[in-house]
Amino acid sequence: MSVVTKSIVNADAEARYLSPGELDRIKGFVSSGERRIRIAQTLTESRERIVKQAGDQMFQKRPDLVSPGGNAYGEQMTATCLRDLDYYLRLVTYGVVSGDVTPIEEIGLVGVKEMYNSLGTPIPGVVEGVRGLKNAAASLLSGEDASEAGYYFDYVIGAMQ
Ligand SMILES: CCC1=C(C)/C(=C/C2=NC(=C\c3[nH]c(/C=C4\NC(=O)[C@H](C)[C@H]4CC)c(C)c3CCC(=O)O)/C(CCC(=O)O)=C2C)NC1=O
Repeated sequence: MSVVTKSIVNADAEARYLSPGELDRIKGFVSSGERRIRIAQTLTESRERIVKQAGDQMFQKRPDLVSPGGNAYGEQMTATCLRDLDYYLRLVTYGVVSGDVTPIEEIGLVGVKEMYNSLGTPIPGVVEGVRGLKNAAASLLSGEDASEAGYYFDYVIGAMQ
């Protein structure tokens, strides 16, 4: 939920107007809008490149993942692994646009550890991949934008650990 929706839900639950503090937070959200859209546009336009770079970095650090017996071994499994990275990049753009981690949490993190454990997918490998996404994204963004996006990548990484 964005700060706008959240504030309205809270205020209406008490049948009151938005408080000065809530209006202030909404003001911050609105005034950072252009920046957040710009970040999401860059990540969206460069998604293939970002996923490719992240994958290269991950497989370089963890060659075992694509070796025989590795969870991402074989063309199809490697493609599924890169697809997962693409999913996380997409979810990060949702977070950036809404200024909130809830969409990332609800779509991509609830039950994810259990799922990966049941698939035999090593979670530290996924974390490595998300770190790769963060690095690749940062190389395309200005310092301030990179740290804004970095917050959402870090959220995913933190939730996996
Ligand atoms: C948008 C929310 C969302 C997420 C996050 C998601 C993840 C997801 N990843 C899956 C599989 C998988 N995920 C991986 C990923 C990897 N293996 C590795 O060694 C690497 C560390 C890693 C890549 C970074 C692999 C290889 C599979 C296939 C596993 C299998 O079929 O045994 C599956 C099982 C079903 C399928 O194959 O599609 C799901 C549901 N699906 C979703 O809808």
